[in-house]
Amino acid sequence: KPLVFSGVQPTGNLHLGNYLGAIRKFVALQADNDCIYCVVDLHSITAQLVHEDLKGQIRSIAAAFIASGIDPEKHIVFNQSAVPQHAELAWIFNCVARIGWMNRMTQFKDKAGKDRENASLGLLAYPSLMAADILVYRGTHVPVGDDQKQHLELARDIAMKFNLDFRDNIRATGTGVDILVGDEPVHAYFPMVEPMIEGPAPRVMSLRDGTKKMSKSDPSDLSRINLMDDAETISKKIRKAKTDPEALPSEAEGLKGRPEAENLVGIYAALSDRSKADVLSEFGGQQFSTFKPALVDLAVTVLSPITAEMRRLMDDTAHIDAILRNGGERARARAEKTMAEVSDIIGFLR
Ligand code: AQP
Repeated sequence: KPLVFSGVQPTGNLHLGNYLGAIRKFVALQADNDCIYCVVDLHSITAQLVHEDLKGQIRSIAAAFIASGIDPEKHIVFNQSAVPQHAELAWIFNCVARIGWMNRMTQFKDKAGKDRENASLGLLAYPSLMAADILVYRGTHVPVGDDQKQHLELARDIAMKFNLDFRDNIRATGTGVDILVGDEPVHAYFPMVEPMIEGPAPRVMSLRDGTKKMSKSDPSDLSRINLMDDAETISKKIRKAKTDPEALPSEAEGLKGRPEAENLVGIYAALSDRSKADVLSEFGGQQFSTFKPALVDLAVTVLSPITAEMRRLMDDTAHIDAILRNGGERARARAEKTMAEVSDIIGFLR
């Protein structure tokens, strides 16, 4: 049975990239799947250890999940540090994964910068904890933005190595299932996770530079739309967004080599659940002076009810905390079962 897992770090204001790359997909996947959505607070201390108001940040991500339409009763919403089995499985995965695998991660290289020796060990091991987040629930499907693709490939490598290294013990404990990896039959304990990256805006780009990812750490606030921005701010940012002087093409092919145009059309498509081709069938041949106001209207229509509901939820911290506590208890019960089986597979005495 598919199990959807994904997480968002409590590291500052959520932006449109986080919403379209992740949270909007989380909402859509609820109808047909068992879903676990996590505020990954253990991840948030990898790049920067000390955070002002970390509790408030954690609550604001939970509020964004719920305000966007995630149902914390039918599914599970919780914060990672409430379930110690994430860190426990991550330790085991640190012993499965190879240092060379971690050194190749582009996010590590970007975030560590030039002074790599001085990055935290946690930042290097980030993908190992991410693999544990998913696999402690034996999660199968992971909706994320395109920037997380490499980490999910690594999660598959970790699962595969664990399955192969412990194949005899997995059989002996009767905890595995036969799966196909490509054409290869494997007796596996951990499933091969499937990234869910597709859609018209898998990587939302900066509004100031169509070749850079929209990100929280960009010093220019004009580069991103924050989920807490009001209608006037959204309008100003889209009006000021960088574009080229050409009219929009009538087919998606025509967006090649026009990163800013492609980004804005992708955002419009994702916000309206349409394809880029479909959006261009309406706006092809029109200038940005016509398209941008339509994008402002759409963005404000979609985002402002979410912003209002987030504000309302964040005023009632006891309610958010109760949701997270309840989600944490339900998640922990599942994670404990996995860790007991993993301990038996490895051969720990318990
Ligand atoms: N620009 C983006 N386009 C599409 N998806 C994105 N995501 C992030 N940025 C974009 C997706 O959002 C989810 C949560 O991400 P995270 O909590 O790991 O945050 P992040 O990637 O660290 O966010 P930023 O803004 O990119 O932070 P900095 O500035 O620190 O690099 C993930 O599914 C991610 O793919």
